[in-house]
Amino acid sequence: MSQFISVSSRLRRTPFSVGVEASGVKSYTVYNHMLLPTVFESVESDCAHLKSAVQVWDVSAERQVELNGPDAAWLLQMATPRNLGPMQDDQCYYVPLVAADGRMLNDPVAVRLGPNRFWVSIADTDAMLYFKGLASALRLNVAVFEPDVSPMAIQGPLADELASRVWGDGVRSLRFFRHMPVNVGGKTMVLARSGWSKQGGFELYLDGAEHGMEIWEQLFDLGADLGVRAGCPNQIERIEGGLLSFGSDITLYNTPFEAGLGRFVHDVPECLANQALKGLRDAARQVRPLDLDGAPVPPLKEPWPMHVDGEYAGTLRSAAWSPEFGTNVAIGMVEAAYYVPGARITVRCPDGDREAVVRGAYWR
Ligand code: THG
Repeated sequence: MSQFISVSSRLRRTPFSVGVEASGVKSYTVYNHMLLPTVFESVESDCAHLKSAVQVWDVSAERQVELNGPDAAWLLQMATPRNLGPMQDDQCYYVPLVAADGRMLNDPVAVRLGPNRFWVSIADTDAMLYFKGLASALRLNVAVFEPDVSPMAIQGPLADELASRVWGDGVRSLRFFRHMPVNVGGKTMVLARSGWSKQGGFELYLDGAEHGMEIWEQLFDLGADLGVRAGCPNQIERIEGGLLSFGSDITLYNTPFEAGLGRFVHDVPECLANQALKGLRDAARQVRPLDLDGAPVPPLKEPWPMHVDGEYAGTLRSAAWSPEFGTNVAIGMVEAAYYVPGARITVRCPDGDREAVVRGAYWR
């Protein structure tokens, strides 16, 4: 089942798909109705390489929702409790998107391109439909659409070296979650210091498909001596770093507090969830890192139930063997009685029960 994806024009390819295939992609997932590579060599060796060199990732599936017009900032603020007031024109914000009932819709990166223009770089739910619904029902003066923009990430300890060979030394001083204009094939595009790994690096928002393979090949030419490889978001590294995966670790049924995103919930009257969120602060469950005992875990195909002395304790949502830390690293949605560091929980894995310990922090 996990080896095959039927292709059709409904399942979108990306401007980099040709390069990804030439680099020997082993598996994909589907994300925002688009191909997202998940493995090149093996999850373990992809992880080791990501931590030691530099990788180029086709993350086009992080689709953009463009909000463009005088009401753009208002529309975005209606959908997130994070105060957008201080946001600068060169800034990116990680924002929970929350419906009026206080439940999460998505956890995108918002990119501010100007006072009246944002890209909302979404995780895997159809968030554009929510923005379109609000904009049309409230007759807002804003265009809501998916532009032809495809993110490509450059991640790893040698990311600065590689990016500076393409765009000059100016990229080295770009701060975390800030963006700057760069030239790609004669066109000005957005380069941000961000990416779904803790190894550092950049994301280029490729504007139009036209220059995609050209910049892809340039990165491989200029980075040959750095050992650059095609890569993709890595399940081990992102669990170690506590980067949440919407749909896996958190879902449409969770509040931002349950998702561990309470630090982004401010008292913002424009946010439609403002009142609802005030009553949801005491989370009945919360996302937690866990060390999971035993040999490398089998693939997690669905959440694994957790219990303590026969009592329900939550579900394990993501798990992988970490060669670096010599344990299975995991993320669970843990019931309040057990979400304290050091709590011992039994996890019902497909190959039998295993013990897990709630950690106080992620591994890096
Ligand atoms: N980059 C871009 N778009 C994206 C993602 C991305 N869309 C989908 C998905 N990833 C959205 N989810 C996340 C989750 C975590 C982060 C970014 C996007 C992230 N978090 C940092 C952390 O937790 O350390 C910083 C959060 C903060 O601002 O404090 O980077 O990766 N374009």
